[in-house]
Amino acid sequence: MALRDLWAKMRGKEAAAESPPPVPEPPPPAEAAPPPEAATEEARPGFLARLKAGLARSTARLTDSLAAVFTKRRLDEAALEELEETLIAADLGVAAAQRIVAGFRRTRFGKEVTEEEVKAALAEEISAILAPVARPLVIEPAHAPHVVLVVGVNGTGKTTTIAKLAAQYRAEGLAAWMVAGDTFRAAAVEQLQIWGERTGARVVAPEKPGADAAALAFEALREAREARADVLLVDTAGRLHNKSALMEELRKVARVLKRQDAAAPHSVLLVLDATTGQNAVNQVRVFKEMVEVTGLVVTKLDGSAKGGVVVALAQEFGLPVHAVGVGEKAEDLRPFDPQEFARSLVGLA
Ligand SMILES: Nc1nc2c(ncn2[C@@H]2O[C@H](COP(=O)(O)OP(=O)(O)O)[C@@H](O)[C@H]2O)c(=O)[nH]1
Ligand SMILES: [Mg+2]
Repeated sequence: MALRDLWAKMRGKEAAAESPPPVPEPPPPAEAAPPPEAATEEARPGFLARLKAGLARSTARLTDSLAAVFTKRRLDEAALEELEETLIAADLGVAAAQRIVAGFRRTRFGKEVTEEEVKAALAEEISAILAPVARPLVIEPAHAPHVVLVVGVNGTGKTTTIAKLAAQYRAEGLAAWMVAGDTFRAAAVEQLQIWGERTGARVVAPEKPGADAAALAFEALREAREARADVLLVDTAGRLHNKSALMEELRKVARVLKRQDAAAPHSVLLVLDATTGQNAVNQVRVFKEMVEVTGLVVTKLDGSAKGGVVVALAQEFGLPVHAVGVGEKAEDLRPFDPQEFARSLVGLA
């Protein structure tokens, strides 16, 4: 099959799978604040199940094509080429696809392979790409507070991620504060206030909508230092349609924080929505120009058919993937486990 036809076929499949587009609208604040649940170890098997269920669409997209390519056949050049195309179509990106195929060519070329063998080998190759970036966000309470600036395009899950992190830190007994720095969005401010009430995390909110985000962050850090808080999570706006204004605002926030603590913000988390596929890759490029991104959080892996993009992100940027989101509850945000993710993505237990 000509490359173009194959692409068209895969895109057709994707278009069908993606309609209607899974873009969850931010619910009204009351609903946007499910009761946070303690992040206990018991939650772990549940998380894995949700990760698997969540990735089911990504998995189906990849494995349907794999099944078509590898039903007991010799791994020749044509098969490798089809494998590469399948991986690219599953959002793993060209560079990762080439790297994986190179691994197959080196170790398995000319051999007869079954679909199961291909899956197991794929999981290993993918896991090797992901392992270096799977690094949890380490909070240093000694910074008193460790300042985490959270950036990203509107709707990716910044505010929700902040609320989840605050709930988890509170459950660990840390004094976690949240700053409602997306001051134009009343819903974001309320969303944090509701989570704050439920978790006992302090919320620093603007006095009126549209208040200066940098001034708010500055004041929040002053108070948090006085109170010797452990973590200060700073929400920000994500209006990417006005890129220069957003860049100005984010840089100003970072600058005023430094006036009190030269090392702040200690972490700059970029939140990406897995349902946006390759867009997420572009967003990393754009935000890296604006601020010094130190790590990624990938949300909405539940229900995305484009979870493979995590592999593309790892290969292209090498930035730590601190956590992944598979739902809206506090426990649905978890450190990123490369092996778990790779095996789930290719449909292995
Ligand atoms: N299914 C799912 N929804 C999520 C996840 N993370 C965030 N959301 C939802 O995505 C929507 C936008 O999130 P929000 O935090 O307001 O995004 P923000 O504009 O970046 O602050 C909300 O409805 C969230 O509940 C996730 O991991 N899974
Ligand atoms: Mg928000």
